[in-house]
Amino acid sequence: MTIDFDKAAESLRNWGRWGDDDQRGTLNHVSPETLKRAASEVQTGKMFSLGLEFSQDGPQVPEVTKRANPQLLACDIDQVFNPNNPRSRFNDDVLITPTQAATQWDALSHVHYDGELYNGCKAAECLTARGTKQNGVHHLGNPGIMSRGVLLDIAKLNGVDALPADHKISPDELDKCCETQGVSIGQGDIVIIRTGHLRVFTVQKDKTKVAGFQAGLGAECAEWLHDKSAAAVAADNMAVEFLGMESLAGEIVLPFHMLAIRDMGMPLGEMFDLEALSRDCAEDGRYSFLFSAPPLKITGAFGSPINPVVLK
Ligand code: UVW
Repeated sequence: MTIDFDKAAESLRNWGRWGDDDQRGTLNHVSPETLKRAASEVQTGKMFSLGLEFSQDGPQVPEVTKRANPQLLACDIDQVFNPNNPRSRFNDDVLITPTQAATQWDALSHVHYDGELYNGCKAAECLTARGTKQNGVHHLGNPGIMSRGVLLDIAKLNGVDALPADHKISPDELDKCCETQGVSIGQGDIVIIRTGHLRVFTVQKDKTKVAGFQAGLGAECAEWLHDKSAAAVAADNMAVEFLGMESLAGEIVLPFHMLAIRDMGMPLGEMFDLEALSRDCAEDGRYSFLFSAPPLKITGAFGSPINPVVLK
């Protein structure tokens, strides 16, 4: 199934829905009621980190992904505060990293088309070499990103550790997964999709396979998320969306990114490590939980490193 991109964009566009100055998009779906419901999911006290380490041995292969891995430089080691009293010492460091080197949120300024970003911001006016004047990731950090999270384990639904690269997830498959797992998506929920793709890095330790064609959401899934009033979507792949020839050479490049980020104002979470969470959800049959992943408030940034946590 292919979509009529412009028709879909028009019907999903949330511009003005939360005010002309809004820079938080679908996170506005998270209400106090959503958060109380999210907190009520906590039953066993089991906690999971969904973040990769930000490491110089991270998943980036710069020749392919055009992003470097983080570089950590110690700038002060074993320094004294006071030479007359040298027992107490300190160590400081500097981190140089693409904001999207590992587990991350895409801010609402990360992608755009036809010269406009989410909520009609003009690319020519807001994008600068020192970041963006509008839709910077710091807006997503105020007050943060927390909600009820729901894992949709599409790899498990298909009985595989990882979906094949040509597997494009459809809205029907998302519905089937909800039904099989006995969960439903409510307003303000954060939907977390497991494809199994990141296992090439976390399990097989082969970072040459992290980039390239891979399973993910088809562009039609933007409408599904819109209809559910989801607050955000995340996945264990590079781009949340399906990456195949058609996503790069079709009507528009990266159609799901464009619909979700630019038209709906929905943050995308990428490279989430879902293996331990997937095992636990399969064991206890509970696929919903309290989810928290506040971005760093990096003023004007197009994305932010995160260490998402889940509490069940
Ligand atoms: C792009 O680089 C456009 O996408 P991603 O959000 O996957 O980093």
